[in-house]
Amino acid sequence: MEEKKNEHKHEGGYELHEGEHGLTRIGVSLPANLLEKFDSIIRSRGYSSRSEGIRDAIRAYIVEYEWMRGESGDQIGTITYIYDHSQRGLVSELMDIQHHYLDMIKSSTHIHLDEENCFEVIVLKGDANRIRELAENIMRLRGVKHVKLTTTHGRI
Ligand code: NI
Repeated sequence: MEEKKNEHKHEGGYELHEGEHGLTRIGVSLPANLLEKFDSIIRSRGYSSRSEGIRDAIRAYIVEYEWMRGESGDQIGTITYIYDHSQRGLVSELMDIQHHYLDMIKSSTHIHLDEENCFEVIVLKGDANRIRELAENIMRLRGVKHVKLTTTHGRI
């Protein structure tokens, strides 16, 4: 397992990062196949426990979200997502959302992945807050399995 900086051992032997304190036990319900995949990843990455893997996954989720919130002004970007096209009403909801943001959407590509899954990339140019809003509107739809937002700007 790679060595991590800014970590110390909690009394109970848990690894906490700087600024973290106390531990709260939570119960989470997950689809069995999702947990199997997660366990397989944390095994191959050498995590000492499932809890440690979950803590790191949550930290990565928070970092990505905070990074997204920090972007502002005119941006160019992409939103990619995978969804189950047989989910009732989903295709039409996705279309409604995209038409609501048509001033920002420069192109989109749709790939049929398999019997149930579709993959889409939307290329955008516009205000960072509205790009983020669009990504969040897609994320919260039932049947959307994975959403990735990337943004950059021409001011480099
Ligand atoms: Ni498709």
